[in-house]
Amino acid sequence: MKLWPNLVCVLVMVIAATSNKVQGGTPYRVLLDTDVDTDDFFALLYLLKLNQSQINLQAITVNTNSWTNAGHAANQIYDILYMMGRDDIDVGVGGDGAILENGTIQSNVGGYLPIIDQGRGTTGPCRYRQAIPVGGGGRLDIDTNMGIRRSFLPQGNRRYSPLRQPTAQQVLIKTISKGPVTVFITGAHTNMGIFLMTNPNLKKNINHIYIMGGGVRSSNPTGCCPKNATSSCQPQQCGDRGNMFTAFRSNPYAEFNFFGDPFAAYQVIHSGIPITLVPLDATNTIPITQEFFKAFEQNQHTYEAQYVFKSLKMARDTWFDDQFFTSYFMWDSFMAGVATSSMLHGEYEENEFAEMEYMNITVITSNEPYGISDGSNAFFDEGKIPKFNLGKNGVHSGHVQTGIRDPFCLRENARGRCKDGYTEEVVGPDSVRVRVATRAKPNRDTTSTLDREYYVHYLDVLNRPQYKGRFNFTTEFPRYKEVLYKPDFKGKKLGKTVVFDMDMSAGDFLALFYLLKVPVEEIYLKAILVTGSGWANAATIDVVYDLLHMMGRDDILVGLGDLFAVNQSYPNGPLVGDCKYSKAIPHGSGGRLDSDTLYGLARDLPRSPRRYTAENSVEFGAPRDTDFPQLRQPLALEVWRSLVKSLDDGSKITILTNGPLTNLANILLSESNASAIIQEVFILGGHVNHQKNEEKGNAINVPSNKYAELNMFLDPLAAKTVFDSSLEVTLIPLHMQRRVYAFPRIIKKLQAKNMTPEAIFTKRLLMRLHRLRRRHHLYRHVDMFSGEILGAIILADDHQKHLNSTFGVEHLKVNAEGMLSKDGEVTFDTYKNKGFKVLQGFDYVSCYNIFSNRLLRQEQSAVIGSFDEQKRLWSSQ
Ligand SMILES: *[C@@H]1O[C@H](CO)[C@@H](O)[C@H](O)[C@H]1NC(C)=O
Ligand SMILES: *[C@@H]1O[C@H](CO)[C@@H](O)[C@H](O)[C@H]1NC(C)=O
Ligand SMILES: *[C@@H]1O[C@H](CO)[C@@H](O)[C@H](O)[C@H]1NC(C)=O
Ligand SMILES: *[C@@H]1O[C@H](CO)[C@@H](O)[C@H](O)[C@H]1NC(C)=O
Ligand SMILES: *[C@@H]1O[C@H](CO)[C@@H](O)[C@H](O)[C@H]1NC(C)=O
Ligand SMILES: *[C@@H]1O[C@H](CO)[C@@H](O)[C@H](O)[C@H]1NC(C)=O
Ligand SMILES: *[C@@H]1O[C@H](CO)[C@@H](O)[C@H](O)[C@H]1NC(C)=O
Ligand SMILES: *[C@@H]1O[C@H](CO)[C@@H](O)[C@H](O)[C@H]1NC(C)=O
Ligand SMILES: [Ca+2]
Ligand SMILES: [Ca+2]
Repeated sequence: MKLWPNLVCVLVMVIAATSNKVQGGTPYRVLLDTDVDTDDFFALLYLLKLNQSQINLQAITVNTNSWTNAGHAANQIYDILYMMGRDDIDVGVGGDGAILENGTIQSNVGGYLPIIDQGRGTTGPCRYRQAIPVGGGGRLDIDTNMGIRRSFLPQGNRRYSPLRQPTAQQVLIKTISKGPVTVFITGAHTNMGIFLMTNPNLKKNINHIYIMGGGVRSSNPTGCCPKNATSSCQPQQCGDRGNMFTAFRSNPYAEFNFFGDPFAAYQVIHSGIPITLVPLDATNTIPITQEFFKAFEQNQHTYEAQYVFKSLKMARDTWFDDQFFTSYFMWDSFMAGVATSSMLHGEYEENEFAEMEYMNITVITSNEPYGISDGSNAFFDEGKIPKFNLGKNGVHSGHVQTGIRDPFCLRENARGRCKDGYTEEVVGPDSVRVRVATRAKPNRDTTSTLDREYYVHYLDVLNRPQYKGRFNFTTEFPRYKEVLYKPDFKGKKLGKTVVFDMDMSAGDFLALFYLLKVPVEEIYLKAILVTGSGWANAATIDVVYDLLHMMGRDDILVGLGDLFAVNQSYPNGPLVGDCKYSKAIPHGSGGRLDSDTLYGLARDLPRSPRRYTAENSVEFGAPRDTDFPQLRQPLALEVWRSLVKSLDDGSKITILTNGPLTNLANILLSESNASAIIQEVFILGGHVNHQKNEEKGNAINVPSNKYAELNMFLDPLAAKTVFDSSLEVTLIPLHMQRRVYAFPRIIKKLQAKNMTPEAIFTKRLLMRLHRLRRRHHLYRHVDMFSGEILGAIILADDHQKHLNSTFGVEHLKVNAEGMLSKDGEVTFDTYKNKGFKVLQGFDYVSCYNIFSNRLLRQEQSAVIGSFDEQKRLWSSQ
């Protein structure tokens, strides 16, 4: 008996010695599954710089369930690969498959939702993702890389395109079935968890999985722990295992990546595949120190080094407190180094960068007591038998954290009790032996100011001349110039001042083109407000900037509104909140993925020098000024205020809303004088149901809600605020919009000898929507976006002379009581004094004519037609 351990050891060594070397000159094939956070592309660029005869990155799959949104994330990856000359690397994102109630996993599940919440389609709650801030410091900043991405990364030919994009599961299957692969995971584990559950036969091809995530024996050092606590900085997360700064009060144990999908992580860890974990235990020991930062600043000899440094600097400059250097760690980038060191030198050799140890762990997916049924656990609560045949009293059968303020998890005056996602050390049958990095190794050169070996190595690799980036955006084009196009209104009598409030759905861009084509003598569009509570994520604001640039209207102010519906963000931490209403919008095909990329066409627009940036200024409440505080993205309310200030005496503002009423409500709630300055409001939305049971609303994905229209449903409290105000409102209700749901008719009219660039673009978008709608059921609803042009047309049709429109006065109210089946429903209210003007009829044939004729006019046409035209301009002599 005594001999056994030694024997095993010797055997393992022998196997290791043969299998862990680069065999016969064949490089390791690597697949990276990433959530495309800042730190992820630090890791990605490092991997791309390694000797390709040793480590060859073959494929990237995007985790859509975490810090970035799929469309923005995929395009950032494509751009990085283009810069690095690696368009050969496959990129997989999304997919729309389902997990059925009986546990059947269909192919191509997109990973937008954690496995526990994945049903049919890509809509669902934000149980775990709620922990990730939506705006600044969260997904908005990460989607845009704080604004640096579009100023820096060149743009190649690859991009997300609907129904053409390879899905994550397709890329996983393709890459892994070709032969032995090493997998790196730097986000939530959804993609890999699903892959392993559906392709057990391919497991044998995965040599090893390296993971950044979890915390085993870690002790959180951030948030001014006692030795540095001052009156201005109260200790918060000190000593916690986990790092969820938005959720440690309910769950002090989890680390973000594992919390993103604990069940998927369980599947990965328990797969039987050899695992190396680089948890917080190790990454907490390798912060971005001032010394490292300084050394990096002086050492940027490649574009990739510049890109990483710029990102790091912006992260520092916008950090919410003064603890950046002790709170920002090398997470994924450290894992990349530890992993490749292991791969190249053998698992049983010393690792160059980290101390390693074997531990027996599991991933907690539910909380004791097990075997309960309290409505929190969708694996057990939905079908008659538990999904995936899970054991009735097993480790997956307890309470599953429902959100970051789950009352089950909160305890008064004590640490939260939920452990979902915790990589806990356990003994017994449900434990797995994994190799764990426990701390970063010190620099062998003890005289260096850089006190970790990996600091030096990382900078060295990133600055190597081998495999370096080909250009950045500005060096790609010898004649690159940033120009703002502003119209000359001298001598013109400008029409009524209009503000367009949109949620950046596809139809809103059609409406915007139209508004810009109406003669400025009739409509003077002065500002655009956007919300992130509707069809698109906030980072899509860049598409608005680009469209304005194309049309020569860089004078139009663009304000970013609240990213949550009224009262959906949490009072004491407004970075995070609930997704009660916004969860009705699909994440995948036909939903935010497509809005965010304008159905794959956004990248054909010329690039505006204006874009979202995280630049900020003390004047506006930031902790410190960044380098260019004047570039800061204005908020919707600020734009509103500056507009009001700029008005001539007596003049007023007309508003058109094409999305949820979030911005308008916030203006009414915070500006006591707002209604005095608003001439009238045109609201596209609301379902005014004259014959109940005849015509349904359009709150797709909320089957219990029959009569709401989405713009009202997505923010019922905002709608109520507006409906109860004294504003002059013209309502363009859903059943009127439905009369212009006809792509072919509009497409046919957009025909002329001399097509304007805006007509060409509009036509392409309409044709794409039309084709997608016919090809795939997930696009069946997209005709609603052609109805979105109606508000702009009615607004511009003064005196109803072209459309023969008729209106009635209705006394209406909107339901906002918090019940999903009723919220957003518009009903008659005979007690109300004030009525709305409601569109009752119009000539829809003229509507198509008016729309297309305006887009075809040569006046007020694009000043730069497309990105291709811009490239020609910047390249020509
Ligand atoms: C890259 O790796 C190969 C194979 O191990 C080796 O022959 C070659 O010298 C390496 N190149 C560099 C620049 O280190
Ligand atoms: C699960 O349900 C689907 C559709 O309802 C059915 O086609 C399939 O056979 C079921 N699978 C199992 C294992 O029961
Ligand atoms: C692109 O690279 C050049 C040369 O290194 C640099 O001067 C320039 O600032 C970079 N562009 C951006 C936007 O950082
Ligand atoms: C605590 O403060 C000291 C002195 O200001 C500083 O050197 C040290 O890095 C700080 N440590 C932490 C964990 O913030
Ligand atoms: C760790 O797990 C392995 C099996 O994976 C087991 O053989 C070993 O005894 C465990 N060690 C401890 C300390 O639980
Ligand atoms: C939002 O919630 C707060 C507190 O619950 C309440 O006072 C306020 O009236 C709500 N806002 C709206 C617009 O209903
Ligand atoms: C509000 O509007 C009224 C009338 O338009 C004006 O007299 C008053 O000064 C305004 N108040 C503020 C605070 O702007
Ligand atoms: C508008 O209505 C008037 C009278 O109802 C009719 O004569 C005219 O032809 C209509 N115009 C259009 C464009 O339908
Ligand atoms: Ca990551
Ligand atoms: Ca819209």
